Amino acid sequence: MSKIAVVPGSFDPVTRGHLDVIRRAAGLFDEVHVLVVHNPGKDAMLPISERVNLIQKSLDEEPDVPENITVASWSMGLLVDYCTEVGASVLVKGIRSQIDVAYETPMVLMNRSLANVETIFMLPDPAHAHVSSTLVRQVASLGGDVSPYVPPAVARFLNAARPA
Ligand code: COD
Repeated sequence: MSKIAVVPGSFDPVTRGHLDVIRRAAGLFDEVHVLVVHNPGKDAMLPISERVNLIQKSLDEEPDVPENITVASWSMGLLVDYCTEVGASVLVKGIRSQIDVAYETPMVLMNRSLANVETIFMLPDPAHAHVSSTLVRQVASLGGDVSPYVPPAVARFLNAARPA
């Protein structure tokens, strides 16, 4: 039976840190679903369809990306409902610091309790440990160069959206 993992996030926008985690997950599982989920605790910059589009474009432009990655979005209820629908038994979360561990831990336990879905914490390349979508949005909105932190497709998109 194939082992399916879901890498969920707001991905608003996807960053090089996210891509690092997605790649690592794709090396461990038969199938990886990158799932864009609305986080009600955050003010969104991009519509969900654009976030999906930018993840797909970024993966298409990366060299040697494994072929077992699917990009999707979910707005029909619980994250674990998506897992049940596609037969995924594992969530993969990127962890940059103890703050991420503290934030993720109650969700790990809740998702296990709701649907017996396990979560794996994955440490990214330390080069990306300071990168977050929130800071990328802030740097972009103040006219800074985000290209070191995001894939080229996202940098092009954000540059095009900048006022001249
Ligand atoms: N390097 C590595 N990992 C990173 C980096 C980086 N530079 N930046 C972010 N990450 C990790 C985050 O720690 C997180 O694991 C993941 O990537 C996604 O990050 P974001 O910022 O895009 O997404 P979040 O944190 O806003 O997404 C949160 C979810 C939508 C995944 C979360 O809210 C969730 O699981 N919702 C499910 C709703 C639900 O079913 N709730 C009930 C039971 S818990």
